[in-house]
Parts: sequence; structure tokens; C-alpha cells
Amino acid sequence: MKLYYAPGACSLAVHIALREIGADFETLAVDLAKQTTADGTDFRTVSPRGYVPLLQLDDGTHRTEAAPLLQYVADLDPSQALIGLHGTDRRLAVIEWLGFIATELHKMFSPWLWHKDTADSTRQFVKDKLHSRFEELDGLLANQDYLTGAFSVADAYAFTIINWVNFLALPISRYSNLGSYVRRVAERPSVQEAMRTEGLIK
Ligand SMILES: N[C@@H](CCC(=O)N[C@@H](CS)C(=O)NCC(=O)O)C(=O)O
Repeated sequence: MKLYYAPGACSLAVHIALREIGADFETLAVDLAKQTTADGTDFRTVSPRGYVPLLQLDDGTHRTEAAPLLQYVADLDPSQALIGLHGTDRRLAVIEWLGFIATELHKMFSPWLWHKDTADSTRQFVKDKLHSRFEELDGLLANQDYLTGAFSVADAYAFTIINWVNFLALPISRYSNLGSYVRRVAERPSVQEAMRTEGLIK
């Protein structure tokens, strides 16, 4: 498999999951602004939508969308520890969180907070929405280490998106449990390795 990624982008979640399960894969960085890959390919020829994550499977198939890719990677591990067995409450809970993160966090941050020309009123609306989501997560994480008890692909995704507060200089110190959670996830060897590979840490 080959993961097309941009450093620190939502593709980091899939990168973390691949490392968590010990998958055999390679990575290829994409410059999203220039739409070129590190080997000089026009990214649009690989991904007409022009976004990461994109996972090239061993038969050459290209697949996108962070939440489904996370489910796919978690299922590659026979134990399915990162998602839960089919038909279990844990699996439903993990998939529920993936949907929540994709629609209520990921697509709230992106594109609105990333673009300098987003209107101030829109920016404030997004920040207010995120505040209520962060408050909810902060309350939940007062009593548990991870979103569904044990670490799952939902945590890889949540960590990746919440970590954007550091790029955007958004304060999260008021959400102390959420801050501890981000640090807890960041300490996992898979996360350290993925972030090092992406050049986010030394
Ligand atoms: N629907 C896609 C969206 C992925 C997405 O927004 N990727 C961003 C990085 S986090 C990107 O590549 N943006 C560049 C672009 O859209 O041109 C998903 O959920 O995976």
C-alpha cells in the first residue's frame, strides 16, 4: 500500500492507523498548494479531487475519504482491536465517532479556519461551534482515556483534527481533559513515528 499524505493534514490519521496495526506500506508526500507529489507527479492525475488522504492498494486501486479508510485499515488487523468486531457495540461506537469527527470537527475546521479570506463572522461561528464540541469532549474525557474506552481509529482521527489548534493558534487550555487526551495520544509510538515521518517533530 502507498499512503499519499500532506504533513499534519487529515491523512495523518490514516498514517497513525497504518503504524498502529504494523502494516507494510510506503508514504508519498503531496504538496497540496502545488498539487504535486514528492516524486514530481501531478497529483490530479492520481486524485482528480486533489485531496489527501489517498490510499493506493496493492492492486493499484486508489481510495479516498479519511473515515472509510480508517475503517478499512482497522479491519486489516485480524484482531480488529482498533474498531471492534462486526455487530458489536464497540464497533458501532467507533463508527459513530468517525462520523462525528468527519462532519462536526474535520469539516468545521476545514476549509473555514484554514483560509485567510474566510469572513470574520463565519470564523466566529465556526469557533463557537467548535467550542461546544470541545466542551462535550472535555466532559467525556474527564472519565476515560479514549473516546470509546480503549484506543481506536476514532482517536487517531480526533487527535489529528484537534491537533490543528496548534497550527491555527486556537487556545484549548480551558479544556484540560482534552489537552491531556491530545498529549496522551501524542505519546503513542505510532503517533510519534508518523509525526516524525511527516516532519512534524524531530
Ligand atoms: N472528504 C475528504 C476531505 C479530505 C480533505 O479535506 N483533505 C484536505 C487535507 S485535511 C486536503 O487535501 N485539502 C486540499 C484540497 O481540498 O484541495 C475526507 O474526508 O477525507
